[in-house]
Amino acid sequence: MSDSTASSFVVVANRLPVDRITTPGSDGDTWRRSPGGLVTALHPVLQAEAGTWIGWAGGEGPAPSPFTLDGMRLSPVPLDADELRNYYEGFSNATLWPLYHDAVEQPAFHRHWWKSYEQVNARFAERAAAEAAPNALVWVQDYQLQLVPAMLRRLRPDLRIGFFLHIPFPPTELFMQLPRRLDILRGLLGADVVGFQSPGAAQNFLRLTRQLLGLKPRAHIVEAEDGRPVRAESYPISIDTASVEQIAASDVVANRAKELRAELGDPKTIILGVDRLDYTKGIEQRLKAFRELLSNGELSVPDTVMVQVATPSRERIEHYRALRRTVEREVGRINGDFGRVGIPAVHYLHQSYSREELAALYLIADVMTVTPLRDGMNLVAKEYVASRLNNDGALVLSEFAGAAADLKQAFQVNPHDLDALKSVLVAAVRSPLDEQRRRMRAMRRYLRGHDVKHWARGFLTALGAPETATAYDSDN
Ligand code: GDG
Repeated sequence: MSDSTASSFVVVANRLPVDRITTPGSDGDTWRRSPGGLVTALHPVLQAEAGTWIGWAGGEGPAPSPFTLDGMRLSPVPLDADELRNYYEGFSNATLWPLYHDAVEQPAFHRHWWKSYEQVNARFAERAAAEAAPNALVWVQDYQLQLVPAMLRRLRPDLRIGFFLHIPFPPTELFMQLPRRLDILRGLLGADVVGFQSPGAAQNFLRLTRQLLGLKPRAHIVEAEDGRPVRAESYPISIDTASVEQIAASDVVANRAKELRAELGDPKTIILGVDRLDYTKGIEQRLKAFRELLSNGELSVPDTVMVQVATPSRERIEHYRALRRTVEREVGRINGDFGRVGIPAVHYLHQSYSREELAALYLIADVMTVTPLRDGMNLVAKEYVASRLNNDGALVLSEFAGAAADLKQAFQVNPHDLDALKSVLVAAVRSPLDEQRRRMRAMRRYLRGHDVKHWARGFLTALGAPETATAYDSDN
């Protein structure tokens, strides 16, 4: 890569924030920006700094050449079929993902997965080294790339390197199970700032540097083995609150919400869940609570119905297939026992939807259930709150989602405690309007002040790049 394209701000993430659009009959593919929160947050800086985003563009084998979209330079990294199996589905999603989420499913480990993880991390690091201008700022994202900070520092000691973990960082007893745990820890310590979703996660990390490496963390800073100070702190991520509000306020969404409510038979209470079909999200626990409430008569069909959107996810991994079987069996059982002709108790949707369709669902949900067993943050909870333009509705939220620290006025619950889950669900369903409004108003106010740009600005300022963070000044 020549110096003429070198960037002073580089984002490194497993995925590029784009979807490929193939038009039959036309030569060559085109790209469209995908709607994620991360790209919304980073777009202003990428644009202002003529920044580069490095990541996988989807697909197996050779990657397309770097290209520009919406003022961002995108630099695709190739992954072949074996790497997708071993680095991505293997070490990232069948070792790290379950281990970092309290081992709610048994983490698997294979040495060839690790080898592939190392190789792919090295590829991302080399690409970042080639794309970054002298003294540039590089921001590495998430658990798939934990070795990149140290690898990149070896190649380019002049850079400022940040790392942000989107998922939880486990307590020491769990992390200790990880083969190659030292490599991961040293990988992260290559950064100048390591960001987490919660203060507890940052504490877990700092404690490990003492336990495993004999370092001496003080407050938020630990001196790494090479003598550099590394800051480890929490920067809770958020949503683009204004844009979520704007979509919820649009006529298209309001009309669709009316239609949906009618299609559901205009029930008194709609309970909604929106999750990737993932075993960390507590979908089974939620369904079980709903079944028992129908069974004991505290809730009944057709007054109350549940809508569960379960977006397809990681479908080649066995734990995910097993979860799908379990969830679908439970939905079938509930509908068999409590549904009526034309009125199922649970409307189960194993599909992906547009942002507008999701917004319409948020608008019709009298009660939103977000009950993960463990979750880094959970943006769905925040999107629901931001969409409630009338300040009504009730959010049932797991204590084990990072979002619980931000959305204090939610109906919070321990989803492992089925009886507690049942009584909180009933309390939410029966909550008086004035109580709903008091809670929702406070949470909406919080999200206006703490949106995803606030998150990015906070992290970049800690990374010692206040001038970069000024990219947000004009649009907030
Ligand atoms: C990881 C961490 C952390 C879902 N279905 C559809 C759809 N979505 C969107 C939601 C939301 C996002 O996907 C899901 O974000 P979550 O935060 O809920 O969960 P993860 O995917 O597990 O994300 C998590 C997050 O990273 C950010 O740091 O909060 O803890 O696990 O925005 O709206 N979007 C569309 N169609 C769907 O069908 N368009």
